[in-house]
Amino acid sequence: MKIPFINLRNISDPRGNLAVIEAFKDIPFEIKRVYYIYGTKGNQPRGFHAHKTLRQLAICLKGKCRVILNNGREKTEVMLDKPDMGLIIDKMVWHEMYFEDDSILLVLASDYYNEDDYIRNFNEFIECVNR
Ligand code: T46
Repeated sequence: MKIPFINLRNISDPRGNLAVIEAFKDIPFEIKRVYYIYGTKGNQPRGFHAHKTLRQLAICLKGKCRVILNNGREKTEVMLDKPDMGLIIDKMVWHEMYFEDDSILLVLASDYYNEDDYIRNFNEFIECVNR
């Protein structure tokens, strides 16, 4: 499974770094929602679902986030630990996130929150992939 990393555009100068993400230029979808996860606990993984239609870009702004991605045929593991590296979490990709304590994960999402878009049962996810 090819890891869908995006190296974010970075503008660096003696003051520090500025990373830019523009819809349809840097990522292949419109951004309708932004959320972030913070105050994470190392022993409390998150995710364990796939989305039917939602596409997302995840960036670890602080700390570390290990992400397991599974498209129903292949599984891969990636480490997010740089604020200039984005990971596309595409629709129909089961994902699990294991954080370091006190990490921050920023997520840009292609649509508004809709619980009906979630598949939170792994067996149901596999059935949908093979349908
Ligand atoms: C994802 C990964 C990367 C809302 O009400 N609005 C929102 O925009 C979001 C994202 C969540 N919620 C509610 C739904 C749950 O009652 O917040 C609660 C926690 O959400 P969840 O258990 O889905 O959190 P994670 O960290 O497991 O998953 C989140 C996103 O929900 C999900 O889309 O792909 O981060």
